[in-house]
Amino acid sequence: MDNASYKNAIHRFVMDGEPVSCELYGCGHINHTFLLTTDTGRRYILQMVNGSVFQDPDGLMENVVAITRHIASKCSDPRCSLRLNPTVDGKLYTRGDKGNMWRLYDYVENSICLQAPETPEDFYQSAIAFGTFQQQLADFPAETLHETIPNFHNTPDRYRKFREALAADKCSRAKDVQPEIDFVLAREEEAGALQRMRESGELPTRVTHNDTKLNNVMLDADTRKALCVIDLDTVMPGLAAYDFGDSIRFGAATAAEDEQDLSKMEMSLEAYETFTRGFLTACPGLTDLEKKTLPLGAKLMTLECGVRFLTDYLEGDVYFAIHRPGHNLDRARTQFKLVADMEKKWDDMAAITERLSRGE
Ligand code: ADP
Ligand code: GN1
Ligand code: MG
Repeated sequence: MDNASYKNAIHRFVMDGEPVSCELYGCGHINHTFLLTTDTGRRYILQMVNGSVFQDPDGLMENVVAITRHIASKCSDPRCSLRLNPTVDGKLYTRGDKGNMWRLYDYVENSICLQAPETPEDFYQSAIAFGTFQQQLADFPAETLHETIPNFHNTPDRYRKFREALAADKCSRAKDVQPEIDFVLAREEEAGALQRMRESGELPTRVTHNDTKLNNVMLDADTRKALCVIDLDTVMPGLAAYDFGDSIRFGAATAAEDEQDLSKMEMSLEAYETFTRGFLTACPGLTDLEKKTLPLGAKLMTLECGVRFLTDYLEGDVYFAIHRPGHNLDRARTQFKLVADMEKKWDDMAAITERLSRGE
């Protein structure tokens, strides 16, 4: 991205003081995030939201406003919910080029954001954050939310897109990834299990975050307790198992999402237990079936994410930002390694979930 685009965007927002620095920030795969500092010492998060991924900026920002207001009305610390700053003409965002849009949040001060838990307590706190988020939104009218990315966690639909990419094989890469393709196809039937339970109404639709990576949670820098959940672009109606599952996929993994040495990648049962305990504590209203499907959420969110990385690899890396050749393939491989490890540990995952669901 050229400098001109963020420089143009900065001056369209109301802020305290004059900007003195603006630097790329964070590790997101989709948007571009900048830490903006002004001469008064105020800090902001300036973001360019990817317009080819998020095609309805008005709907997306309406969701963000409604959700952040709802959460802010339920807590006293101003840092418990993201705060938007308007443009000079009173809008929530400003348009950039190529359909992208820019917005400005207050920086959540005196907070930390982690790429991996440093202690079990950090991961427990992220469970409290995401569980609390879901609990705070339990009385929010989910049907009023815009679906910012249709079929986001519809795993059978992700398989359909994978099959299309495979059939097209635009970059002639399929020949190099036959074991990964076989791994995906062997699990197609079970991959649809959550979607079937959602469609049959067995599982309730809730307001969910849908991108519950550890780096989408802020912890208080002093107390290291959960402060708030960020990255609200994918908040949509969904299943509790999606948020639980995606957190396990990322935070209970023993290596980074793009680790090349697969021998380092496992799902930690201790971390699984820690997160489950926090999530069930913060979100006590889950039905028995919702609790029972939490391990399935972990497995299917991980499988689905791997399918998405592999699809993007086959399509020539057009969706997720990559920083080296084969990056999406490396990411897909870690996810499949995690799925295989969860399959080995399945009985333990189910037993832990059952025991904690009984409150033991
Ligand atoms: P992406 O969609 O690209 O993941 P995020 O909204 O998650 O974008 O922002 C990327 C990173 O920027 C986060 O992981 C976090 O470290 C930091 N960040 C985002 N918003 C804030 C905020 N309001 N205050 C402090 N840090 C933030
Ligand atoms: C993307 O934007 P970011 O980096 O928080 C993706 C998630 C994936 C994740 C994998 C809108 O999240 O769905 O799980 O990468 N977000 C979108 O790391 O597709
Ligand atoms: Mg993020």
